[in-house]
Amino acid sequence: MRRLPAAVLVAVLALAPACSEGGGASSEPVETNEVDLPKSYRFEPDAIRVDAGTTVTWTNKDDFPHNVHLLDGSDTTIDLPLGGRGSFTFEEAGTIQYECSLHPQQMQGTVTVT
Ligand SMILES: [Cu+2]
Repeated sequence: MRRLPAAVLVAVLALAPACSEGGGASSEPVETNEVDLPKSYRFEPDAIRVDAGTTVTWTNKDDFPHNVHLLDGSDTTIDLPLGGRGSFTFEEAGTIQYECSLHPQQMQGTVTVT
């Protein structure tokens, strides 16, 4: 009987991503202003939605330095050393793509500002 709770937990975890992705294309934006960089080479969540005027904070929890390079023409780069945090305030509505300029192939994200 001791194994039952673990089995239930696994079932819940397995169902959660299937429910939230609904179709399997790119993920729906998550309503948050906090983005983590867990191991390895990821933005989590990689797509967020915020209201105009919101400050978004990225926290590097990976074992490598990264950055947030906004692809909005401003050439803004927010450095995220090991354990570092960086913030940016999105004043205008729009969809802003960003990448880690050190690892642009693996690390891309989107901020939808409404
Ligand atoms: Cu990186």
